[in-house]
Amino acid sequence: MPSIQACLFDLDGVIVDTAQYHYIAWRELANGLGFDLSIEQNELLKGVSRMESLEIILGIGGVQMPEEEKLTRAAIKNARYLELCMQMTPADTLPGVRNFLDELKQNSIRIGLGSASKNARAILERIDMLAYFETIVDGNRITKGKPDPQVFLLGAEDLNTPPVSCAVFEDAVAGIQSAKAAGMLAVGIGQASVLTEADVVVPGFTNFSLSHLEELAASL
Ligand code: B16
Ligand code: MG
Repeated sequence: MPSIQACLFDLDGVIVDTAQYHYIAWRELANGLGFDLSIEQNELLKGVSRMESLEIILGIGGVQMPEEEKLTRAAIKNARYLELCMQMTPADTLPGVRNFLDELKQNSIRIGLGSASKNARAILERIDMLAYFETIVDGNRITKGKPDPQVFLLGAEDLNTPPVSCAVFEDAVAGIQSAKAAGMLAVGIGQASVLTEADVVVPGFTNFSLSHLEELAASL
C-alpha cells in the first residue's frame, strides 16, 4: 500500500465519547414509550444514522408509530442530546487524539472527518477541534450511511487524495466496513474481537504515532 497522505476520522467514539449522551437521550425516548434500552442495545446504534437508530429502538420495544411522530420524537431526542453535549469541554477530547493530529499536521498529512452525525460541526466546536479538519463529511452531506463507502470517498475527494493513500480511524463495525469498501486502510479504535474486519485495532491514540501508521501501511 502507498504511504499514507490523508487520515479520515470518525467522530463519535474516536475523537470524543458522545455515545454516553446518545444513550441517555435514546433511553429517555424509550422510557417515554414504556420500555427500557440497555447499554448493550445502545452498542447497536454506533455509527448508525439518527432515523435508523430510532427504527432499531422501536423494533426493540415492539412499538409502531406514524412517520410524523417518528420525526417529532427524533427531534426531541436530538435537542436533549445537544443539551447533554453542552456539558463537554476541550478536556473531553479522547486521550492522545490532539497529539496525534498535531503530529499529522507537522508532517503535512491531510485531515478529514467522516461521521454519520448531523451534529459533527457543533461537537467539534464545543471541544475546540474544528480547526484541525480540512474537510467535514457528515450526516448532512451523505445520502448513503455506513457501511456504504460514500462518506470516506467524499472525504478523499475533498482532500485530493486517492483512496489507497487514505487511512480511516473508526470505532464501529459499519464504519470499518465502509473504509474497506472505499479501499482504504482501516484502523479500528476499540476491541479486536469486535472490529474483526479492521487492518489493525488499537485501544486508542495513547502511544499511537504516525510511524506506527506508516509501518502498518508498508506491511500491507
Ligand atoms: P446525530 P459517528 C454517529 O456518529 C453515532 O455513532 C451514532 O450513534 C449516531 O446515531 C449518528 O452519528 C447520528 O448522529 O443524531 O448526531 O446526527 O460515529 O459516525 O461519528
Ligand atoms: Mg463512531
